[in-house]
Amino acid sequence: MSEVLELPKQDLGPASGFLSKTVQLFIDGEFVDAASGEIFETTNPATGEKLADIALGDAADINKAVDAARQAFDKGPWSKMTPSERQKILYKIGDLILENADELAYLESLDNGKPFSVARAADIPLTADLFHYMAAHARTMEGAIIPVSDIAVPGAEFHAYTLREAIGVIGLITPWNYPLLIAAGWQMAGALAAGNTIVLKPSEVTPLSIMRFAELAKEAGVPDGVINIVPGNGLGAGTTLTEHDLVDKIGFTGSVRTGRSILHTVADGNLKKVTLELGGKSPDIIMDDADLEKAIPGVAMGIFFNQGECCCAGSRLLVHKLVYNEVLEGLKKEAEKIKLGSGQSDTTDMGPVVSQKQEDTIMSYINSGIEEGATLVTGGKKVGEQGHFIEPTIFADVNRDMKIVKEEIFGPVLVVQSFETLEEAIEMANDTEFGLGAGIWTESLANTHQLAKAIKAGTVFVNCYNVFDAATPFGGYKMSGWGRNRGKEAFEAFTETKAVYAKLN
Ligand code: TXE
Repeated sequence: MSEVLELPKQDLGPASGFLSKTVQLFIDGEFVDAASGEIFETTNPATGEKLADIALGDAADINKAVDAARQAFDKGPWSKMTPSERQKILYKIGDLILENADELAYLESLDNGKPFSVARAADIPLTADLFHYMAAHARTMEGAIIPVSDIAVPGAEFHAYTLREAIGVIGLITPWNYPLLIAAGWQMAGALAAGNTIVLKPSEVTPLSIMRFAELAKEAGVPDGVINIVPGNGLGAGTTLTEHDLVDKIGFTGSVRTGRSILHTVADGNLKKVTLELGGKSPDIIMDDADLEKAIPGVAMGIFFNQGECCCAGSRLLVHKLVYNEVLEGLKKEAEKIKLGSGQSDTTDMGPVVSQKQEDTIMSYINSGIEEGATLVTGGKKVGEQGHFIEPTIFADVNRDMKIVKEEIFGPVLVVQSFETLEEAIEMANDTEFGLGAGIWTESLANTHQLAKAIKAGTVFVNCYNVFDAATPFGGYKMSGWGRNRGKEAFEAFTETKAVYAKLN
């Protein structure tokens, strides 16, 4: 097993300039200290060393940010700009993200722990692509002319049509696993393209890349007050944003627990719109006709990519009985090949998990799997004295009542079950309260389409996993969420539709 860990002295690389000063809040086009003057530290999960001081926003700062966003929406230029003007600015943001990709990827790797190579190849270019994609959507705010036949008004003629309009001020609350991609790409780009203004509270665990993004958005020409970013805690900054009567919608990505609490707050408040992208326990299915040379590394990537801290991680493997032993043996080898290390090292495949809290959560699930009698095939241990490194872990001989099979672990832990028929695979795949992702490994067209149709999940990957394109919708069935991020659906979710009747006679 990968006995880590040579951790070189913390190297801030291309992020050293940005990290040399206290990182401030971004409100109404200005970088400012928190009203309270308080700061907090963000640390490197590979070494525990401090990365930067950040201004700690709270209720007063959120209120100021909402006022700025409200003003910018109601009076400011953004919602009144032509679609082509908004398109150019959003496209420019995408370009600036690409021009600064090394620095942004380095910040992401330092703050979250993920390998620089992953952030550079996935998080950052995908964020840029979402801005380029949503920039084009700014030109598609189209309504329709609707032939009506109102039977209650005999003889009347109407010209009826729909208008698609921005919603207003959008409050975004985002997590730490893809800090820039989810906050800027999945949430902000679509909201801005539709003409809304934003107050974002990023995760307090990983605030760095989005604050560098704020500088790029300003450079791209986003008018003051259109984007406001206030790092702070969930209780305080997050709850104030959710409760605020001048906020028209909340876009949230995070835990089920927080999603539920947001819904309670909104239900007792101004009934603002809500989109939720929550957790998952996604099944990855290997049929007996699968190409195992592709399926085995594919399944390993599906769970161990990004330290398993992916909302749609393929964390429950269902394998046909005929290939079960071969798959388990292959997966053990794949897991044991993975090199743990600092995200900034070229040889690292998997970095540390994001925080002490997350390490404790994952280790407590691993211990519960052992206590409940699952067979530990490989892994299961924390590695090294420093940082939050956990071995890629595989459990076999699990059953559906075990916590490790039912609950989201959000770490590098795979549970493996076997089945004998397609019907059984479908039943087991859907035996979860979640419905975010699913994988299917098969060479049969019939299996592909039967499974893809029967599995209750927002995204199904066939002979692949973790593919994320700007144009495809992403979101959950069941307790994995409400609504969709990315794609046309996400753009439309940041708009209202108005019906207009004009009587002609
Ligand atoms: O999430 P939280 P945490 C899952 C995953 C993980 C678990 C806990 O299983 O182990 O959630 O992670 C803000 N009102 N996912 O504790 O607390 C918070 O400050 C308003 C899945 O980090 O939900 C942060 O900005 N906001 C997931 C954001 O909510 C509140 C990604 C998410 O934090 C708040 C992350 C409140 N009462 C975790 N409490 C995915 N779907 O990808 C917290 N926040």
